[in-house]
Amino acid sequence: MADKQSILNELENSIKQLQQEAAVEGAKKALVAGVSPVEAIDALSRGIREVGEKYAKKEMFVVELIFAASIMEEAIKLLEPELKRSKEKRHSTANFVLGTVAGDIHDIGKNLVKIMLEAGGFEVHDIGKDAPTENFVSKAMEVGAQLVGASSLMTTTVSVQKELVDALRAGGVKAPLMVGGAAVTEEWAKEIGAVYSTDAGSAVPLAKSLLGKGA
Ligand code: B1M
Repeated sequence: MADKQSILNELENSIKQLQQEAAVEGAKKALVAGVSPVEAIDALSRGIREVGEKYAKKEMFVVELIFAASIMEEAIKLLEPELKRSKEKRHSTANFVLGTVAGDIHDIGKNLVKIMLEAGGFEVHDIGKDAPTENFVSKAMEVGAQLVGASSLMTTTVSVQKELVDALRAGGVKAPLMVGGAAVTEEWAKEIGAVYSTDAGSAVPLAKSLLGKGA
């Protein structure tokens, strides 16, 4: 059986080298070998970030970026059931409205956050990607959200999170706003009156610590 490190390398390289079959095989091997799905997804994430860097340096085309993302999504699909199983499923503790902000179609990270929150017992209302600000507000009002979460991957869309805080408060939604995604920083979150989450894993304990701390 292949060892853990070689499986993780295979997963990372499959994304960097745009090898769909290797990604699927790598994910299957990870499951058989009992590699943690979190570690497997971290390896895929390292691969996609490198693809992103190459794209930024014009060493890769946008079609390659799109292909890399679709390979990653396919591998995550295979790992998802194990990821859910590995977390203790609890009764729903709170309503969490989650989406990627308007103008931003990146949702791989947001979808991982959703999986982890659901596994952590939250009732997640996913309003999708490129989600208009008013949809966050109306969904939060409809379900009586205890928490709202917004992902943003681009410097050009991060400002929408500020609009979102303002719109939530204007609409009377007092739930804390959790923000995350590659373009977001702790400083930015503080500046807009939101709470920063670095990754999908830490989003769950953070969300729990925020319950009952509405504005
Ligand atoms: Co695009 N893209 N992309 N892209 N893409 C970036 C973000 C970019 C940095 C690449 C680069 O140039 N280096 C760059 C943005 C530059 C900027 O900031 N201005 C960029 C660009 C420019 C674009 C397009 C404009 C390209 C074009 O069309 N010319 C276009 C965007 C169009 C639009 O949105 N309007 C575009 C499109 C795409 C694809 C469709 C091809 C694909 C997305 C597919 C999808 O999401 N379904 C894609 C990808 C894959 C990337 C990179 C390479 C990888 C993103 C990713 O999936 N990472 C990205 C480069 C990068 O991020 N370094 C890039 C893996 C994922 C697991 O991590 O999303 O960070 P991440 O999520 C983490 C944490 O951040 C956190 O938890 C997750 C798991 O641990 N987290 C949260 C995320 N959200 C959270 C919310 C929380 C809590 C934690 O609470 C609510």
